[in-house]
Amino acid sequence: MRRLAAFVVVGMLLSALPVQAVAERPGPRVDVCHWSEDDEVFVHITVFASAVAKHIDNHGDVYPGQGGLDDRCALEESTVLAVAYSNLDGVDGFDEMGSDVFISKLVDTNDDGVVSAGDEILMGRYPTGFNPSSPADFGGFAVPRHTIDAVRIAGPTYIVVESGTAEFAFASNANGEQYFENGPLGSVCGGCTELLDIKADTNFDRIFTDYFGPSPSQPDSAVLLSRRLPGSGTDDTYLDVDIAIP
Ligand SMILES: [Ca+2]
Ligand SMILES: [Ca+2]
Ligand SMILES: [Ca+2]
Ligand SMILES: [Ca+2]
Repeated sequence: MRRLAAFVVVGMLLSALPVQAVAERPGPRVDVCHWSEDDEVFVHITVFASAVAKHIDNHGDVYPGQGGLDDRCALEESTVLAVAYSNLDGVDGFDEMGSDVFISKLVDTNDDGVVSAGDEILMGRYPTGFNPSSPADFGGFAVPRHTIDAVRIAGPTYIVVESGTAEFAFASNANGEQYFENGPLGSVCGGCTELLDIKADTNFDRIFTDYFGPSPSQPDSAVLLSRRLPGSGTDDTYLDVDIAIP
């Protein structure tokens, strides 16, 4: 009789368990834009809320609507405030849909019409020589984007901005064109990548990547090229820089 009573109690406990199990589901799922290394695009996925921090820290994921992405993780069409590119189509100006290759562009992510904190620098590819003509003549950057958190100079011929411990510059005037990135802040060239196209005969054309150390966007092909006069006296096509600030 005592044993039967024990059975009854255990049976009551078991019948109570399923209700508890249902109440302990792992929680809600959250939308994130996952950075796909293989395809080099952001992909819309959902993950458990408890896993979001890990995705952001380990994979560079962001929330939809942030980082220049729309609600479905597609790149928003932000105004380009400055662009460095290889002008391969023979026509002045950057044509994203044509054969021109963008190296780096500063986009007005926060849509206020000026260079400001919250805007972004998007990285493309870079020429590994002075006469690029095909995709094989370009290297890639491992870091696809930087969010600007301080603006030092923003004029019609020269822009200098900071992102974390890195600095970035776009320059274009009658003497030449330049894209430059460097880190850490305050160093002349702690680890820098520079593309410089001199138009006047006063200096060298040059392409340096990871000079003196790893530079912020982590270029994947080492380049250390410098070209003497008179090559530096012409406006070459491996680097053009357009700045769209009045
Ligand atoms: Ca062009
Ligand atoms: Ca802006
Ligand atoms: Ca030149
Ligand atoms: Ca040029």
